[in-house]
Amino acid sequence: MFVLVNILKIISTYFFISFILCGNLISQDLTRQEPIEKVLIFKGASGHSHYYEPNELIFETGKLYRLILNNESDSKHYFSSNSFSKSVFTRKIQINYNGKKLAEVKGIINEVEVWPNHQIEWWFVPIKTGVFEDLFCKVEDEKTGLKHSEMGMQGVIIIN
Ligand SMILES: [Cu+2]
Repeated sequence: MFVLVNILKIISTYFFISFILCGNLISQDLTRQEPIEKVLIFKGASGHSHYYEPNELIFETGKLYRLILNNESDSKHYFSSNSFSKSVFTRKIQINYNGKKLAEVKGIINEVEVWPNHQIEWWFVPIKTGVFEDLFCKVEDEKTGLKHSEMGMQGVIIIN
């Protein structure tokens, strides 16, 4: 009886360890994690102001993010940061229309442009830490002739 209990203990320990190891092996593909959702809204009105809300984004290396870029303004906008695009691994850009998935774009992405009342999702894993102050929108305001960045559309991205 005593021997049988010991054998059972050994077998259950073996299964427990294999289970843990399998779990670790599966989680090694960093692009297949459950994504952390972040939302950035493009706001403002032509001739008045343009801005990102929030204008500071914080990420951590090694985690999968689903950054939703939502344009709730009357102009098209860029989300452009060279240092950011060089510091992440992009899994995909997902384009949504009326709440439905329209397309997925894969490969290296440097910047994105989103039209009024539209939304895209940038799925990525940060791989390099830093404080990047070069997030801006290069679009020119139709009424003032100034760049949106000069009217407030600038931001900071921090990767820890
Ligand atoms: Cu803009």
